[in-house]
Amino acid sequence: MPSKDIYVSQPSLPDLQDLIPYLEKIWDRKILTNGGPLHAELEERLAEHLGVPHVSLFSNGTLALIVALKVLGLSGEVITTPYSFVATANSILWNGLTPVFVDIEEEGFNLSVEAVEKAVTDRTSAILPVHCYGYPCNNDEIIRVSKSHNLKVVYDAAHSFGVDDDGGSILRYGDLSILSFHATKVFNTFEGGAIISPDAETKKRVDLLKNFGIENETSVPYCGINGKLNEIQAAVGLLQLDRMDQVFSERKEIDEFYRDQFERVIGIDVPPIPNARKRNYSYFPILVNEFSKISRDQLFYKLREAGIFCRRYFHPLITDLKSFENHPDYRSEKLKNARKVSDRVICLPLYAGLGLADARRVVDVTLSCLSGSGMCLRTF
Ligand code: T4K
Repeated sequence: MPSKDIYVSQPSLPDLQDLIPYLEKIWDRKILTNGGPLHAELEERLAEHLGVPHVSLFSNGTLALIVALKVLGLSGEVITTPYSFVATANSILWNGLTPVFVDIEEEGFNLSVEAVEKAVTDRTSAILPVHCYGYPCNNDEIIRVSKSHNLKVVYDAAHSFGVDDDGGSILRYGDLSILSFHATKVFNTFEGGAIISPDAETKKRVDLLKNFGIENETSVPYCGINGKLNEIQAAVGLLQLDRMDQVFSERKEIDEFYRDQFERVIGIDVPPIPNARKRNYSYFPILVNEFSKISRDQLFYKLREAGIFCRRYFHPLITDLKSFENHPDYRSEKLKNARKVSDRVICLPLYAGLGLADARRVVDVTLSCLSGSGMCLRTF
């Protein structure tokens, strides 16, 4: 019997039966959206679960990012990373602002603070860092630089649901953080997202902007947008929250298995464990190094042939995408660290429900691709 296909991610879903009572309530009440009771309950429970002051739900992470930048009234340039999903930079452009791309750290996936500081000009109004794969940025340093140049900081924390450092949730840093609840994320509401605000006043402004800017029936003081999450998605979110311990523990098991299996393999580097008190095991990136007998792309396509559908998150770099062809950083060779990682990375399948048997198949196929007929284990 041929083996089943394995994808880079699969949404974890609550028991369908558990959704029925929520659907009955929604059908009875006929409140489907515009900040219904389940929406309010999910905002409250998420704030408690994540240990953050205020949550505003959104219909997706991209709109959350667009509104987060908008609410801060930014102008000019925003410094960001080329090593991310395209939504990060698009959100800057959708605000009529100019993204300025700087390199990532030599080791790791996140913005180099040194490069950020060098890129600050009198047109810079904000920094938009990404906690890539849920690896916390060098947050203390980012905040130091932002304060010394009077810049706002909006974190793209799309990958960082449930990640804590020693001081608590990493969503507490900066002026605002955003989350994505897309189907492929650790916590999903099919589509969805959120802005984390530090105080009630900021949340109020965020909530106005996500609802067209409407204050009341006759007053619309701001030019807002429709970024609302509906009641069915909120119900899914409430059910997902009850399962997060299980989700994290299943992801952890796969993460540890991969780490153990790949630790001594010649040809690939496994990134170090994130510097976090609580991790979320959201992605498992490996880097194909110069000792590999095959290239990253050869490995990627060989895995595909075997029915293992990995992703090259994040290749190409945002600055290499056609939609950025008029940007001064288009195909920039200056973004050396980002390019090196982007040319080497493959994210392996990692999700709750993958199971050790399928993870074992991912490992076996990867090792056989790397080794050909030869040995691929390090002897030290
Ligand atoms: N900032 C960052 C740093 C981000 O990574 C993202 C999104 C955002 C902002 C924006 O947040 P959202 O607006 O999306 O909330 C995926 C996701 O669409 C995207 O959310 C995510 N980042 C990005 C990294 O990955 P694709 O094009 O790789 O997804 P797709 O549809 O190919 O799915 C990957 C695999 O997942 C499939 O091979 C099968 C499986 N899958 C997918 C879906 C949608 C399922 O099994 N079921 C599903 O419903 O972009």
